Amino acid sequence: MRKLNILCVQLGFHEAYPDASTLATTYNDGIYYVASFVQQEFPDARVEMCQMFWGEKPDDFPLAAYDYILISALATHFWSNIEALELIKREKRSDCVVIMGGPHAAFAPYEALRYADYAVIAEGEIPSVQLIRALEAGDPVTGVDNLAYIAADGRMVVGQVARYGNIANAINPRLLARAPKLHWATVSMSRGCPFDCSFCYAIRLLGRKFRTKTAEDVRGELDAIYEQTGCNRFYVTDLNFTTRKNYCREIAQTFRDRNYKFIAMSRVNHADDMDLVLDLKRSGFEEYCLGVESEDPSVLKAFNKRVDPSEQTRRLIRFAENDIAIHSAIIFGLDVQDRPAIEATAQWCAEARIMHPVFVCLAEYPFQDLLYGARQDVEDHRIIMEVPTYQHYSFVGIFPRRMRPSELQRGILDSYDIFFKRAFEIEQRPQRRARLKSYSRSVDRGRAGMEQHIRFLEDLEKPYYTASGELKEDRLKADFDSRHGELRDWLAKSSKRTDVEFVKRYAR
Ligand code: B12
Ligand code: SF4
Repeated sequence: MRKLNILCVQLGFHEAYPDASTLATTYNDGIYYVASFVQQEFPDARVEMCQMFWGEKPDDFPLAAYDYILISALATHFWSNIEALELIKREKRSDCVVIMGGPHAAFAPYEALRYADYAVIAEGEIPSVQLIRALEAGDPVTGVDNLAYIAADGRMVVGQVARYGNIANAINPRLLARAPKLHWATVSMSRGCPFDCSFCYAIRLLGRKFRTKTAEDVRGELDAIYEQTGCNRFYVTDLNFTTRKNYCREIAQTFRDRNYKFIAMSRVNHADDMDLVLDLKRSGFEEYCLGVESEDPSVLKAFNKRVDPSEQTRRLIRFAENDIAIHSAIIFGLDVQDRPAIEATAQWCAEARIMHPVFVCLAEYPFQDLLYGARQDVEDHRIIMEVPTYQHYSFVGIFPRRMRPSELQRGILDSYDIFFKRAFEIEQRPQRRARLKSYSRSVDRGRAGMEQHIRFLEDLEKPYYTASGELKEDRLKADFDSRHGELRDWLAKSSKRTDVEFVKRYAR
């Protein structure tokens, strides 16, 4: 095989709408795993990384020199970087193949394919290698997993979905060689989550089967990243890190002698096994990002959260009492959540002693039911697409039924004030107050963007609401149909919703 020249690009955030949360990461791990695996499978290839999160730009690289360009993006990254995508399209060689993967390519392959020859709609390591091998050998791509592309007849083809077993894959530290000082190094120890929350897109990407790396492999990977970057704080991107207790014990044991700190994602029930929480804490697990979502039982039920709402507050307080800092996204935008409900939830976050609540808007992609037969609660016409704030949850991206989008955005902003006021009354320990202060500063950095978004929404929503703030749904739907009806008809030709095997696998 010829010696390949491959560029991997992580698209970044819009400067007016940065990710200002305390959890903002300095790189997303997905593309690094794909790049590392590609490098491992094609040892002669030259694999480079363009990380827009660090200010690198595609035009810093010799775009005409590459045989393959691999691009990773969330929705907000995609719509914030149309210029960069146009540039790549213009400057690359005509025989260079562009492959796009990550959440946006997975849920909106029809948009990714405007700039890419292929879109990968789930895990990407094995499909990337399969695809490059097929193309290099001149073979058909029909056998490649998780692939979407435009066929010769103009239709979009969505291929079979594959879920993989345990992955022995590690980030190649060389790809982090130009990293600035990182405040988190992002890594993955396991993939998949056995739950099935209604709004969750994560399980569609990584599946519901929980699979782990060996603790020994994880240690090797983290030590190498630490050696390369000097960063000893790790953001564990696993969907639900505490799914298997014995795995957590193993990880705790493995990192006992290291001076690493971790933040991991879990569910609130983790508080029920304080012995395990403290065992992990002794190895550096002092912070968790929990899918709390709400304190309101009707909201939790609507999301199929499968938690006991009456236990929620007590569990959260138990974390606080044991000096574990809790981050959580709190979701607004359901019909039952009026202004008083939003304010009550914001106040409750302080009472429950969540340290870093992130108030967000419910977000969904259009056409998920049509394309993949996937559950979709927000109808196509109520989703605000194709803007830099698309699926950037701090920014309202839907037309709620009983409240104007701009009012919901104002509710999100005001929630922070309500939360901080009460939290500073409750939290007396200096360490926790210092954390709250630094969190409030990071929220302040996002305020200008939210104010700007309120102005955008006020303009957008004008024709669609009655004086009392009810959505004129027929009008909205008619406008959506005239704008996107043709696209929907075209997508219907690629629909997988009646393919029982696909739907079953996609949900697993
Ligand atoms: C952990 C997580 C976070 C963490 C850390 C994120 C990080 N890595 O930096 C925190 C809490 C900080 C976070 C924040 C945000 N997140 Co987040 N997050 C996740 C979560 C749960 C896991 C991400 C992850 O790293 N998984 C592990 C890696 C290995 O998987 P992966 O990234 O999906 O990559 C695989 C495939 O997608 C594919 N792939 C990826 N890139 C490429 C490229 C090519 C070329 C190919 C072929 C394949 C490929 O192959 C990879 C390996 O198999 C995902 C859901 C998910 N993916 O399952 C949401 C998710 C990615 N987040 C989401 C969002 C919106 C955000 C925020 C923008 C939220 C906000 N502030 O509004 C921020 C953005 C922060 C950022 N740095 O990008 C959305 C994205 C929606 C969208 N389509 O745009 C997701 C999908 C959540 C959801 N709706 O279910 N997030
Ligand atoms: S627990 Fe988290 S990762 Fe698992 S299905 Fe629910 S939201 Fe998704």
